[in-house]
Amino acid sequence: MNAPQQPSQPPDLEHYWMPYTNNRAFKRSPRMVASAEGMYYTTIEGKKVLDGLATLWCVNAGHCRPKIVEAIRKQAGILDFSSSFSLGHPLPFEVARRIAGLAPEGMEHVFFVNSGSEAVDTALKIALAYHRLKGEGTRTRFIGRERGYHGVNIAGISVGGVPANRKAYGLMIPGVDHLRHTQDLARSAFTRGQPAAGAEFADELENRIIPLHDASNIAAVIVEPVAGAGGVLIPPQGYLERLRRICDQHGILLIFDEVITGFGRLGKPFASEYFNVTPDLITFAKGITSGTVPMGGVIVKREIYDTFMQAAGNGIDFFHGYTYSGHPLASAAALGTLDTYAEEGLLTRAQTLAAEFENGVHAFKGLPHVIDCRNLGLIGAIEFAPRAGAPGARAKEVFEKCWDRGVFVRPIGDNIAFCPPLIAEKKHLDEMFGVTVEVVRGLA
Ligand code: PXG
Repeated sequence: MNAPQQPSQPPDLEHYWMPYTNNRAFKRSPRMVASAEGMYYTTIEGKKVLDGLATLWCVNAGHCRPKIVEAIRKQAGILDFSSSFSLGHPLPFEVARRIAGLAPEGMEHVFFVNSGSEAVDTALKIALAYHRLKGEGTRTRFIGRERGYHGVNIAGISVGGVPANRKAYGLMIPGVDHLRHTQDLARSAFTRGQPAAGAEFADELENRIIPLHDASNIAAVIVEPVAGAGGVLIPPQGYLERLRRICDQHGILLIFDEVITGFGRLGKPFASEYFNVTPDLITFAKGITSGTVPMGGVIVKREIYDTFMQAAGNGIDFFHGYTYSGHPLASAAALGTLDTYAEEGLLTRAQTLAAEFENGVHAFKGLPHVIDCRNLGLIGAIEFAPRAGAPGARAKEVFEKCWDRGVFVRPIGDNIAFCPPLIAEKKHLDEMFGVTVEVVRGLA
C-alpha cells in the first residue's frame, strides 16, 4: 500500500459543508480517518477502528482490496472517461452482463447511474414511462412505506418515509401514499430472523390504498426488502410475497430498493433471491463497487426493457441518463469487485456467518434499556427505549463510546445498526459485539 496522502498542515475544516452531519459539532471535535484496509480504518491519530457498518452499508468486500484497487488504478491510465450517450466502451456492457447473471431469473437489463438516489429516481421514471408506453398513462401515483429510505432526491424523499428527511421540503412530488412500516414491537420484539406476525401489514395496499386511489392510477410500489436507514426492519414472514401478489393482481409494478441488501448482505446476491420474491425493478448501488467508486443502477425485467425497445421505433428509447452513467472507473471498480466477490464466495458468505451474527445481536437482550434485537443475514440492530426528553441520545452515546474504543457502529434514532463487511470473521464479530456490549452495559 502507498502511504496515504495527507496534507502536512492540520486541515482547515471551515469550507467543507459535510453531508448528514452536525457540522459545528464535528468541526469542534473531528473524527477523521486516514486509511483503511480489510475490516479496519486507521484514524489520523493512528488508532485502528473496526468497521462495523461496511462504512455506510457498502464496503461489502472490505477496504482497499487488491483486485479492486488494481482495477481502478489500471483503468485510470487506459480510458479515464467516455460517455455512454450513443457512444460505448466495453466495460459497462460486461458489468451489466455480470449483474444480469446474478439477478433473479428474467431480470436481464441494467441501467447505470451513480448513486442509490439516482437509481431510485430512475426506477420511478422507468415505471411512469413504461405504463404510458403500455397505454396506461393514468398510472402516475407511487406508494412508498413509512420509515423507508430511498435516497435524498426529491422523488426519493417523497416515496421515502423518514420524517427528518422530508420535513424541510414541503410538498415534494405529488401523488404519493405510504404503507405503514412493518415494525411491531408488541408482537415481535427480540425475534431472530423474520417475525412470524405481520404479513397482513401488506393488506393495507389492497384494503385501503388501492380502493382510495384506484389501481388504474398507481404506477408502482417501492420498498426495501429489509429497511435499512429507517432503523433495520426485517419483513414479517409472507409480507413481501403478499405485496407481490397484490401488485400482480392490480397491474402495479413492484420495485425493490436493494441499495443495501444487494450484493450478498443476506447470503444471496440479492434479497429478492433470499426471499424468493421477484420484483419488476431492482435498484442497487453501494456494494456494486464495494463503495470504492460511485455507481448504482436499475435492473429491469425483460418485458419492461422490450416494451421500451419496441415503442421507440428509430428514436431514443429512454430520454434519461447521467453524464457519468457507466463511467469507466466505476465499471472497472465493479468488475474488480465482482471478481473479488466470486473468488472469495462473498455473495453467499453471510449464510455461514449468519448464526454467529444472530447470536451476537441477541446477546444484548436483557442489557439496560434494550427493547429489541433483530437480525437477518449480516444486517441487524438493537433498539433502546428513548431517554426521557432526549430521543436518540442513547444510541448516539453508544456510537461515540464505541468509536473511542475502536469500533464503528451506526446510530439511527434509538437504534444501533450492525452491517459488517462480508469478509468479517468470527473474531471481528466478537470484537464488534464485545465492545458494544460493554458500552451498553454502562449506559445510563
Ligand atoms: N436506497 C437505499 C435503500 C439506501 O439505503 C439510498 C437509496 C441512496 O443511496 P445514495 O448512494 O444516493 O446515498 C440508500 C442510501 C443511513 C444512511 O442513515 C443510509 C444511506 C445513505 C446515507 C445514510 O444509514 N443509504
